[in-house]
Amino acid sequence: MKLLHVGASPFVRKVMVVLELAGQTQVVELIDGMGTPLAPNSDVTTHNPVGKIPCLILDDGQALFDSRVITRYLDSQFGAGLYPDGDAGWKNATLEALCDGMLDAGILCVYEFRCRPEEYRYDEWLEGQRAKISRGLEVLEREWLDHLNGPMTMGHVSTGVLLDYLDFRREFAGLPEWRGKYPGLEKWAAEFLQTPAMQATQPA
Ligand SMILES: N[C@@H](CCC(=O)N[C@@H](CS)C(=O)NCC(=O)O)C(=O)O
Repeated sequence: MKLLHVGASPFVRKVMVVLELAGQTQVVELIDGMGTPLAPNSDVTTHNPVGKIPCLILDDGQALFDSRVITRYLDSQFGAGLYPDGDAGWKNATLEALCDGMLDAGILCVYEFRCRPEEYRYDEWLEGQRAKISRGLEVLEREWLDHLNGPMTMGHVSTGVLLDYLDFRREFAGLPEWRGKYPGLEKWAAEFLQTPAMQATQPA
């Protein structure tokens, strides 16, 4: 299998963490998938018309995207056990969607600085994206700590990837600070971000 990949992408990182947890990093060949809406990567658009990574190309040539599809596929292939059934499964899927939505907002802020000429930058729109992240952090602290302190799911991976991404891009894109503001989340993250799968997939 081939994975269209960029080391700084949090959505790619979700996939890499699942591979690490399953002990299966060797099954994918990493291919550079760097691109932006202004400069799409042709290897990526060949397989995913919307031009986004991660995109997993199976051995028969079939392309799988987006990150949630790929992580579910890998989980089912390798029995990683990150997608529980029943009520816990719906909670897990919702937590993953929440963190992905917050990451989308973070990436739009990064693109605003990276892709849009300074004279067109729209501060109110940037603040709107940052507010999505801040509201999400409040909800993670208020409503999700029981889940996060329970058995490991994909939602845990997404939350860890999100928090690290906020640290990674805070300075560049003015992303909201979570350290020192959400004690439950910070306590959970202090342990989770040190786990081997998270350490092995640091954004770069
Ligand atoms: N919902 C998608 C989001 C993926 C995404 O936004 N990827 C970014 C890199 S982090 C990308 O490929 N951007 C290129 C573009 O938007 O043209 C997923 O979960 O895979």
